[in-house]
Amino acid sequence: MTAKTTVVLGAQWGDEGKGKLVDVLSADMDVCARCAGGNNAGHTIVAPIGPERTKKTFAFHLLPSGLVNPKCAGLIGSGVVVHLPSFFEELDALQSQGLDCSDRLFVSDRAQLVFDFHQIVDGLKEVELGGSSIGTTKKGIGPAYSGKASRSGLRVHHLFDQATFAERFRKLVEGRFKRYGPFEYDTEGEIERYKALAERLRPFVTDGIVYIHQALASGKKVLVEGANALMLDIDYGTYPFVTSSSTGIGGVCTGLGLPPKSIGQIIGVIKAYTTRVGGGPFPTEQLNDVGVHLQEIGREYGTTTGRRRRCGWLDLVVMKHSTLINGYDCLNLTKLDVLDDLAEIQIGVKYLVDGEELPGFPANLEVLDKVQVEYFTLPGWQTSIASVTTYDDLPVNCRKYVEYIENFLNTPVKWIGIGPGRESMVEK
Ligand code: 2SA
Ligand code: GDP
Ligand code: MG
Repeated sequence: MTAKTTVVLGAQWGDEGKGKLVDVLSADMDVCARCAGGNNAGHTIVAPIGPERTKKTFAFHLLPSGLVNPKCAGLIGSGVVVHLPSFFEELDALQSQGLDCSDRLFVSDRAQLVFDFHQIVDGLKEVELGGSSIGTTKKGIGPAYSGKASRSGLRVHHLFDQATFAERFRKLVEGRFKRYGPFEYDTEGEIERYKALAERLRPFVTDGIVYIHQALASGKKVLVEGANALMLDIDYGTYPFVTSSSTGIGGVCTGLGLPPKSIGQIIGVIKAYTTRVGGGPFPTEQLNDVGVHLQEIGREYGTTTGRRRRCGWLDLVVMKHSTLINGYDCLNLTKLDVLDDLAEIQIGVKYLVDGEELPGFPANLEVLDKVQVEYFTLPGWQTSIASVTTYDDLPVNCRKYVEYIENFLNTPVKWIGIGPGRESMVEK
């Protein structure tokens, strides 16, 4: 019988702890697939590895996090943008940590390529934007997706037709020189480098559509790992302060060539507070001691760039928007332990403009700028929850916090994160 995929999606502005849930679920999965984004993503996993079960911290960027389970294969789908030097760097880094995944990793022949010139242009565009820069990861994501949309991009299969590849590559670089002025770039050297990279990539390349549909048809368990998050979605996020891919449920279908009926459980990952890295609006941001506390206790630093993440209270207006679009069947509430010491906890529940409640999350950033957030305040629990093993053992105020979220969103919380490790997860 044809199986359905399980999908894990970031529900806020990213870094909710998707990697950890993917790791936990992958213990029971045959395939973990990425459908969108590139090596801008950063998923941290703390897991035991090898016969000695030594606990190690793994940082995944482009490769699917499910690879941390030695029995799980990885697929990089057509909707992903792939920077080959980073792909091999990540593979080698995992290998040096004792995780060998070369024989169970596959890359769709339709995936778009990101080149170093895309990364250079990413930086130049940010400089051009000056004070209103996006705060990108400078991994070339925007320029690569722009090339895809303007139909001039190069895909994985182009690597294996050297003459076409070289001709199109030169045109692409020339186009960028025209737009940005000549920058230092060894075009011919890159073409040579990509001959070698193509050969190294060859064994990983597959028809991603055949791969995933065969897996599902033979009853294999497939987990789709979302990258970034709904509020960074190119259409539904805080445009233009977004990434350049479809980070929601739509991107799962387009990025893997899956029909909606093959989607099974959709799990939203939601942090117990909100963070955002990079520029752009953030209505519940706390530029005060609360923000500093969350940043320090939550160790909120970018996994890819090391940037400090901005921090604030949980925003249920954001979560409602995200729930409408992605249709979560259940939620994984993460990093609840980070709130342990707070005497009071606030939750954003309404956006008001001139005293009127907005019906949804506004498209227009000028409107968003005028929003006044109405908060609901709950008492904290002021005790450590790090060693709790069952839901009922959580302090009563902590359970009230969880249940308030469930009721507001009309969506059950199925897992609660109480620490970074694989074992620090309470099931509800
Ligand atoms: P880009 O590079 O074009 O995708 O940047 C556009 C915006 O998307 C944000 N973005 C992210 N936000 C949170 N986490 C991300 N991954 C890394 C992490 C980020 C890091 O796990 O920490 O290390 O800084 C990620 N990737 C992109 C980005 O900040 C821009 O606002
Ligand atoms: P992702 O991009 O959604 O996969 O999340 P990141 O890996 O970028 O950031 C989440 C960070 O929080 C990582 O450092 C995780 O190890 C850590 N983490 C995940 N879940 C929990 C949790 O429940 N509690 C604590 N304290 N840390 C967690
Ligand atoms: Mg991250």
